[in-house]
Formats: sequence, C-alpha cells, structure tokens
Amino acid sequence: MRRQTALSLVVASAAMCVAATVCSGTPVAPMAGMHMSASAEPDAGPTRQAYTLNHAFLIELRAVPRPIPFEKYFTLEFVVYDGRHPTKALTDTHLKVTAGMRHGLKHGFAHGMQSTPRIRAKRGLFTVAGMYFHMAGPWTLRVDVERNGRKGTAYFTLPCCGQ
Ligand SMILES: [Cu+2]
Repeated sequence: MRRQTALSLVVASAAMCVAATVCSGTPVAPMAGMHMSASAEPDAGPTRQAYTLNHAFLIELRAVPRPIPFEKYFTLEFVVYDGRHPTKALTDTHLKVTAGMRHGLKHGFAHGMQSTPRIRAKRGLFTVAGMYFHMAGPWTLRVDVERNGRKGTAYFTLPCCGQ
C-alpha cells in the first residue's frame, strides 16, 4: 500500500511538471519573445498602462511587484483616466478585474486564477488584493471599467514569474 501511494505521488508531480512546461513554453507568437527569461530580456516587464479597446479610458497599473512572486499572494494598484484627458484621475468609476492564461487562445482564458481577487476603491486608487499566479508564463489581466453607463475593457500582460 505504501509503495502504491508513493507511486501515485510521483505520477501527480510528473503531471504538474508537464502542465508547467506547457504553460511557459506556449508563447502567443514566436516573435513576441514571451518565452525569454527576464534576465535575457530586461525590458519584458508587465504592461504599465493600457487604453480600453474603445479608447474611452486609460488605465494605469500604478503598482506591481517586480518580479511578480510565484505561488504567493500579491497586490496591484490601478488608476483610471478619461481617455481624452489622461491627466486627471477619475474617482467615480467602477472596476472589475479578472486574470487568466490564454495558452494560445485569441479570446478568453484557457484557465483563470485559483484565487478570487478583492478590489477596494479609495479616491480613484483601486487596490486589487488576492492576486495569485500558480503557473509560469504570460498571464493576461482583463480590466472592465464602467462610468455613468459608459464601459470599456483593457488588457494587461503580466509575466510570471521572475527569479
Ligand atoms: Cu497556465
């Protein structure tokens, strides 16, 4: 019985290893160089700001740990601007954040996070706690903004994870 348990553990860890390899070894486009390590490409960090696809809002990733920790909780901070006047932070927007990995998908996520992030808003500064990346590779953050019925969606790429 004991030997059988040990064997199933080996199988389980082998399966996890395969999953992690698929994760980090599946770049969206070979030219993007997402599979390069952080040390080989010092510029390949997280997206720091992104317009919503309709250009209604500009979203700034004000704070992100560098590097993002692997299998540890971390926190992000966002500020939202009017897309036409990206100097004054908006304080009356609603924000929704979802994160996942695409694994080659053009739309949506192949899988999400194993945690549920919590957002707190304070005078235009959005703090997203409870972020948790359990796989190595490029993660995609989808940010949905709503203000007085106007909506917008922006995407950030967060590489996981540095040494
Ligand atoms: Cu993955």
